[in-house]
Amino acid sequence: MVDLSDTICALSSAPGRSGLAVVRVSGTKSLQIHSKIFRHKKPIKNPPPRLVMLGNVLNPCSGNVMEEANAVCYLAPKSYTGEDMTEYSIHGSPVLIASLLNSICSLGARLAEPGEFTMRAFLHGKMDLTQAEAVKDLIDSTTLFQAQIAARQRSGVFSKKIEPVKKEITDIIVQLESAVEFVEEDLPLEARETNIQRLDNIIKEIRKWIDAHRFGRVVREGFRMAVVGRPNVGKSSLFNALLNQDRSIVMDLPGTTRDLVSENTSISGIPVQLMDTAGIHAIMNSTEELGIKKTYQAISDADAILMVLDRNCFPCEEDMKIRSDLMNLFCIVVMNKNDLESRWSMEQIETFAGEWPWISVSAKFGTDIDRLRSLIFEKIFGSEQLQQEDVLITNLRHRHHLEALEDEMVQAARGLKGGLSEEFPLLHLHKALKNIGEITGETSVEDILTEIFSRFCIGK
Ligand SMILES: Nc1nc2c(ncn2[C@@H]2O[C@H](COP(=O)(O)OP(=O)(O)O)[C@@H](O)[C@H]2O)c(=O)[nH]1
Ligand SMILES: [Mg+2]
Repeated sequence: MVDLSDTICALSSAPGRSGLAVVRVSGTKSLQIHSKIFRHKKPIKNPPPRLVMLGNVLNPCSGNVMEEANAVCYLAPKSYTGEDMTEYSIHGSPVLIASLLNSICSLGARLAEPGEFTMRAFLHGKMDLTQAEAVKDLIDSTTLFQAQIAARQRSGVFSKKIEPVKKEITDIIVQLESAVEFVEEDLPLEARETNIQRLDNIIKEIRKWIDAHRFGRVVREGFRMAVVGRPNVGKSSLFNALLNQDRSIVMDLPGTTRDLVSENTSISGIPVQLMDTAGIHAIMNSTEELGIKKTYQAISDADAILMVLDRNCFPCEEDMKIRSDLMNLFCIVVMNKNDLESRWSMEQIETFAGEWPWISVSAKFGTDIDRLRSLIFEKIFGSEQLQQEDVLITNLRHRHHLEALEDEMVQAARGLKGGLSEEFPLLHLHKALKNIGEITGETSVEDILTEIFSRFCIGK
């Protein structure tokens, strides 16, 4: 475990050459180090906290001016980490940055481990574990939507929701425990009923959060979508249209796409890995065989499939064969080439699509591609808009603990309903509280914390 008595420092902006670079120092020696490496333009004895001050960065050995810089001092606990902190904005020259970090270390600080600033913030109670994890998600986000969800989590939406649940469970525990203590006073039937109702309400709430993880995971990790169909139906054209660029080769000749072409994009803010595949049909030669093998691999790797049909060609056996291969998968049927005459009757399309949603587009002319994007988003997310206060579980660790929490609550409720002695539900309610503690970090063990924070970048 990191030593909190150490003073740490790191470059918090991206490494390499840049206009400006931010170096942060946190710990008890921060201000003492500051007095040796920074000379304020206007001499001051005690730098005022949280104020940007212009001055010179000095070499602590020679006293020479290294560079002009801005500095901000923070006094514990009013800082990101909850400790005394200083922050320097200097010109983003790698040699200057290295020299400043060297000076700071020569005065008793050490270089920070990845995520150590945020870990200290957590350990000093500036944020709970869900908020600390969201800091990393926020930095790692590749779309604005992901960043918005992470920022909400960072502000403590989940923590605010879980707090009343914890209070409610604690309250029920107190009631049951007093019934155990005064053995002659069994919990009155009415109180038992009320508690069962309260437990059931909590279980419902937790279930809602667990269900939301299906979407949350997709927001955080994105999803893989394969474009599948017969040769020449317009898969590569659709792939390019969704990417807004000519990435895959489009030809009049069937069988042009032999290899898998994969590209990252985003649909309504969700990261998507889109895969263009070789057309599935009766195999003619070994190159095609390899291509089709890769197509089936892509299908099994995908979270969603766009099954493309040529509206201008009559339904055929091969379409039906592909359909049966995709049975039980999450599919959207795309009737392509809607600029041409349709050879499919509405009834044929609907019978073919069955449970799957379908849409007609023209990949070549870009018609209704935005509608297809909305349909994909709606089918993955459901049509409801996410409300500001809604909890979206994006983290698998949270999901595991929520499932364990739900399990304990169900057992506790079952015990009460079955008229078992209070000790039995109490055991489960205490375990439930422990699970909440592990989500928020109150009862987290050391290696879990180390594991979480080691995935952060240095300087955060
Ligand atoms: N008229 C029309 N032609 C299309 C459309 N989409 C693709 N095509 C044409 O169909 C042919 C095959 O397209 P391609 O994307 O290579 O199909 P793939 O073999 O399924 O990847 C090309 O000549 C495309 O220009 C469309 O929406 N309308
Ligand atoms: Mg193709």
